[in-house]
Amino acid sequence: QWDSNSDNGEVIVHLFEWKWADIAAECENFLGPKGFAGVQTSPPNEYIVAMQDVIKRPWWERYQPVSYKIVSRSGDENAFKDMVQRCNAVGVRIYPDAVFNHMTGSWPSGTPGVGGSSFDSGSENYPGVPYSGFDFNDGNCNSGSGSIESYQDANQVRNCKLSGMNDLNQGSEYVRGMIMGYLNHLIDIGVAGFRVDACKHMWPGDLDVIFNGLNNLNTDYFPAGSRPTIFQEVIDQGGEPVTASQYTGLGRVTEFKYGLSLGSAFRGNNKLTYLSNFGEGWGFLPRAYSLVFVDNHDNQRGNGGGGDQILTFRTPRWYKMATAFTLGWPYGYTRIMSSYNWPQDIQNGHDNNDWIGPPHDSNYNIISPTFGADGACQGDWVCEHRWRQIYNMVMFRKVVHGTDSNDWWDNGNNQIAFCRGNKGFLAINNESYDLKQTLQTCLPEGTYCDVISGNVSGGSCTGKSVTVGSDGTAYIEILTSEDDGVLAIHAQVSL
Ligand code: LM2
Ligand code: CA
Repeated sequence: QWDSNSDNGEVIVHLFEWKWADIAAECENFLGPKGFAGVQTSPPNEYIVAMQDVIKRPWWERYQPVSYKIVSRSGDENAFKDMVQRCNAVGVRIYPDAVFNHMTGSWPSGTPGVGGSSFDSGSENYPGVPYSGFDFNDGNCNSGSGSIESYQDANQVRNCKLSGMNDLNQGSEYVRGMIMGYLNHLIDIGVAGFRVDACKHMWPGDLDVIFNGLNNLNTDYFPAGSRPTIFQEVIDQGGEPVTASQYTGLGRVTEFKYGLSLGSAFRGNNKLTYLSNFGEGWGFLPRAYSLVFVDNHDNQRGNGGGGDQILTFRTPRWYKMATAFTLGWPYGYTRIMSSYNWPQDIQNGHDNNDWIGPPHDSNYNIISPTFGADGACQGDWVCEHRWRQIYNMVMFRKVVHGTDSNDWWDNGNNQIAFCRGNKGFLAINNESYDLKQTLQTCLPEGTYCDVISGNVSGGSCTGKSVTVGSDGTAYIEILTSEDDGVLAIHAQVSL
């Protein structure tokens, strides 16, 4: 299923490491009203409690499952159910991160799961599921070490261990049954679908059986016969035998070339002019099958594809421009990253602190985000989704949905503009000089409020206003002295 199963909007947000109770409140107070379609959550199932000398409760412990019980640092099953119910009630869908390529890496005996389940990584015993040695791929892996050694060998990529983690054999009917049981449990609670972790490391044929074995969505919230949305994570930047297009028949697939190319363009390594056919014209997946994003939880830490070209909250001016382009441009299904800050420690190009987990108290309980008077998050929660320049573009994408891009304009270099039918207009200035141009906006005559520099408040605009004439043109100004290099107006912000 490629459709999001949401009527509220066209954008999902990854609330990375948020607690279920905080997501529930965020759906009601912010995401529903601002036109978000849904939330990608961190994995809801039980995983290792990772406590080492230096590395304590890293975010990545959630990618080492111990059982399929719904218990995590984000909350227990009751909290998860309450979140799903409350978010669905305001039209915001929940897509949990589903990790079932593997179980844990090798840990000392006595290492607990977050829900108290025991496991033995050496003998591959996970009584909380239960799985035993028969359920893993060791016999099917053809590398010397048992881990993935060459990404040029599709067999190794699918059947050997990823980062040393015990690799489940999804070719086994028993294993598939346990996985489907877990996913169906979440479906029955009311989720709309899944972000599926590490699909590159599973055979498309096995995934097909698993996805086809899933229940229809819960009819308390969805029309009868609705199928779960599938967002598959496949890191494909070319040059390997496993490709993203091998998975598009099963559901949407991450298009990692998108954020890489966009980052490189805004950083000045490519002209924005060339974005006029950004999408299939650049060799990306067909738009109906792709999930696009500026950054994700891996590559914002320098891991998992994209290298130093990826833009993040640490380069906010470029990040807001790239996000505005992504949300304004009619290619793919869009996901926004919502992060927490951590102190980087970059040595020889690698961040030694890339493991640091979410804001927490002295007992490692995750701290809830708090919000300032302007609605922005405080402390270490970054909450990109609450930045005006970003949430207003989420509404822009909802308003212009169903239109294509037209009336592209550029200066031959790094100033661009385009319309979305007669519903929206976006301009970007990534030059070191001002943009001052009369441009076709395609909007009906009137005065509009630029949603990047302000909001409509009490019938007037707190930012820049744009006056569109009867011929659809308007004088557009984006000065280098301004906070942002973007201007955006749409049908619902006429004054
Ligand atoms: C993913 N997609 O395919 C996730 O997006 C990514 O965040 C996961 O890696 C990965 N797949 C596995 O689910 C993260 C993290 C790794 C971490 C793993 C497992 O990027 O660094 O590996 O989760 O927690 C860590 C250690 C690694 C160790 C491994 C096993 O960094 O050194 O390998 O645990 O204990 C011996
Ligand atoms: Ca595998």
